[in-house]
Amino acid sequence: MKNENRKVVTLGLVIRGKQILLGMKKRGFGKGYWNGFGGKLHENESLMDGMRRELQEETTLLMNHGEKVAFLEFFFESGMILEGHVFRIEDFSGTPSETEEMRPVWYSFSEIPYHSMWEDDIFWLPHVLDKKNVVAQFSFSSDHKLLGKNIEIVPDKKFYEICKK
Ligand code: 6OG
Repeated sequence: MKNENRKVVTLGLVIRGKQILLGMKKRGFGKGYWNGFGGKLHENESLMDGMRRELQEETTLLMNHGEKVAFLEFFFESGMILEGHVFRIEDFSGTPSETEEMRPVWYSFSEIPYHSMWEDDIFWLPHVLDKKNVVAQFSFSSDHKLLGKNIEIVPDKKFYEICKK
C-alpha cells in the first residue's frame, strides 16, 4: 500500500574539482539552511528528470549527467517521511545564478558551513565527497532537531542493487 506520508525528493550535489555548490534556501522547507538542490518529484516524473528540472529551476544550471550516490530517509515526528535520492553532478552547463528559491555559492570541501545546514549533513556528506555511496536513515523532531541516525557506507555493487529497487 502506498504510504501517503512518504514523499520522494531529489538532492543534487554540484561538484567542480574540490568545490561544491551549495544554495541558501530562501523560502519553504529548510529555509535559512545551505543545501544541495532538489525537491519533490512531479507526478510520473523520473528521478533523473526531477533532478534536472529542480537544478535548472533553482540555479539555472543544466545537468548533463548525474550519478546516484546516496539514498537517505528522513523520518519526522509528524509522521512525514522524505525519501531522498542524492545525485553527484559533475557534468553540467552554464553558470549558477540566484533564483527565487536559492542563492548558490561555491564552497571548498574544507569550508562547508555544516553549522548552517540540516544536522544530518555532517554525517553523510563527507563520505559522498570522498566518492563513497551512503544509505542512511535520520529521525527529526518537529522543530528539526536530529533525534537518531543510522549510516551505512555501501560498496558500489550493493548500492546499485538497492537503487534498482
Ligand atoms: P522542497 O520542499 O524544496 O524540497 N531536504 C533535506 N536535505 C538535507 N540535507 N537534510 C534534510 O534533513 C532534508 N530534508 C529535506 C530535499 C526539499 C529539499 O530539501 C531537501 C529537497 O532537495 C531533514 O521541494
